[in-house]
Amino acid sequence: MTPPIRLHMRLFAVVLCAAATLGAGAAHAQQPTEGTPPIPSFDKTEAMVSMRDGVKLHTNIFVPKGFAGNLPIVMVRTPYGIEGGERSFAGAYAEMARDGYIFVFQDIRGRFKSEGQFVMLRQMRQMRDPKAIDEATDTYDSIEWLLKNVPRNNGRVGMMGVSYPGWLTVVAMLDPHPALKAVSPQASPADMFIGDDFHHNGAFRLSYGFEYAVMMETNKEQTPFAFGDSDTYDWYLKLGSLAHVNEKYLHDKIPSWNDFATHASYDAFWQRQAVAPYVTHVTVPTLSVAGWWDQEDFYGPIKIYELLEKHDTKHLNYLVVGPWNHGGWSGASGKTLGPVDFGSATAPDFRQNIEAPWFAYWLKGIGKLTLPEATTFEAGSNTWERRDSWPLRPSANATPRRLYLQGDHRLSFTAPADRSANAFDAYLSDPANPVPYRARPIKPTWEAGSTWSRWLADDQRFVQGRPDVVSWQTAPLDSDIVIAGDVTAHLFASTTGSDADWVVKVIDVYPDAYEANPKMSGYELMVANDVLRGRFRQSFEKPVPITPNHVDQYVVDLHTQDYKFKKGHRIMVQVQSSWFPLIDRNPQTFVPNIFEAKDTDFKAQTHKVFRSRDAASYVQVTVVRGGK
Ligand code: PG9
Repeated sequence: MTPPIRLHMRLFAVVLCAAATLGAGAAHAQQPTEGTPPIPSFDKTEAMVSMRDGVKLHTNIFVPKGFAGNLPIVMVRTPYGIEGGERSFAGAYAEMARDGYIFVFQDIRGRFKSEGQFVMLRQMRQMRDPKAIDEATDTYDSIEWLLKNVPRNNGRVGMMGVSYPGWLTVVAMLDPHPALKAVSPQASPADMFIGDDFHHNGAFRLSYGFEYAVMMETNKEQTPFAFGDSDTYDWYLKLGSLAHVNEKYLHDKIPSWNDFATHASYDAFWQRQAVAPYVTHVTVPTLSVAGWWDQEDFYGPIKIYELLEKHDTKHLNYLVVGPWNHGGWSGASGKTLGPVDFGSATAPDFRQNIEAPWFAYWLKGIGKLTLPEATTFEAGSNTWERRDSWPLRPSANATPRRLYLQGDHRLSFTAPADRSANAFDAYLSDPANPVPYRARPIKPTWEAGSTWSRWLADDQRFVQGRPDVVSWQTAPLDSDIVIAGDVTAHLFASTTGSDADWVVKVIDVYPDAYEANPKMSGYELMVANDVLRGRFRQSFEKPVPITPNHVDQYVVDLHTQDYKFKKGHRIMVQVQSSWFPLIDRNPQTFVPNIFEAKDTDFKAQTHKVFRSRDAASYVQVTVVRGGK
């Protein structure tokens, strides 16, 4: 069976293979399974819609058959190609298709059959310039056209999309057409320097950044880079300094790569591309959706929700976070991620019980809105929780607590008492032998058989025994501990070099003999993680060298989680200084721009993580149950 096309990157490989080209006419409808209403058939029309500057955008319109009266429009705009989008009526959009909507799919400017020039995450226009265009004006002009030209529309439009299409939804919502009445940005990036696809806390996401830019900017369609090497770890390592990318392969032809290489700190380019400066009010009801194990854009949806929440005087802003990878809620089940089992089909559950009723309420005026402020899936307990804020505000029922690194690789809620200068753990971090981020061979991101989409749930035992990965863990828990809210690492650390990356992971270690599911015995599941590039410890705008052998405090935002560590499991904290080729190698010698480093700048250095009374490294979690 061919999986449905999702109009986002998660199933890009499928999009490549599907090559479905449908002409005008009736789209095929799937037969209903017993007990559920049928998915309707649709009349399809293809149009080239003119924008204010004359550029025409390729648009497919699907009007469902068999519904009386006028219907709302649901619009999805995408850079990934709209042909075959109707397959989603039997998949990601099945629940909404049954409810009766006119679906509109559009290729954005410069992609596939649309005219004009593609610009990666096109910056928002200068409002003073009446001729300027951006993705918001393209959406506005498209909606204006749809309202006049699509039969039987009820004058109300909704927008949704996962990832890039989610970001397009955010941009449209910030400067909306008056007919735009509800939006659901799902896994939308918010800031490509601080936390989404291209960088995390200033550390460049090498494999994703390189492979995505090449794929999107070689031509109007998708052209993955031809590695010719089955293990990209080797390919990226042989590459050496990132300066060789243009010299040997891209020859300055990929604009996004040139942007990565020339904007090596949080300068005006990244700041203008981020959504934060533009989120000054809530314009329309908004349902942000995120996955706890999203390998691409987890920072974004939570940030967008948080930014909107500051202005949400009318209670129009909602958040859902489930046990999903990138876009996992549009898949068939959402019951498992790799070998991790969440107990029920969370994806159709979300679509049927949250997404579809939410849109029906705002676009059709049907039903009551019973959705809480935030709905979070508490993995471990495997239950959906209704939250009246996210993250939870500190209170008697949500207590910030510190898990301290201790001697003998122990982790505990008690602060270390050790006053000695030797209270640290040290390791040699060697850029010539970086720690892989997932088990090798590491296939290209979108190659068939690549495990990119689920690597965040991989068993971390594959790095066990490496001397440059240091772990601290609790004893087996004598009762459950549930965390819900912010997770932040505070490392006191030093390096013999003048720059260093600090990767911190919080891991649920399953019991050695796990009777409930023996295959999971000893499994090490990451529940929170991230990296901080040391040069940015004081400011993302102005990187500064680290003083060699000086103990500094590094605060690494590990985002939020809602997770139950069960009785008998252990909590582990792991620290390492490379995560390759997810993150480019830090030369560990400060150079102004790592993209211009010489191969000889990359040097092995000794790193120390302190756990003394006066330099007590810890991870702060928000405990809602247990942990006494
Ligand atoms: N994570 C992808 C992306 C979004 C926005 C910009 C660049 C990449 C995606 O899945 O669309």
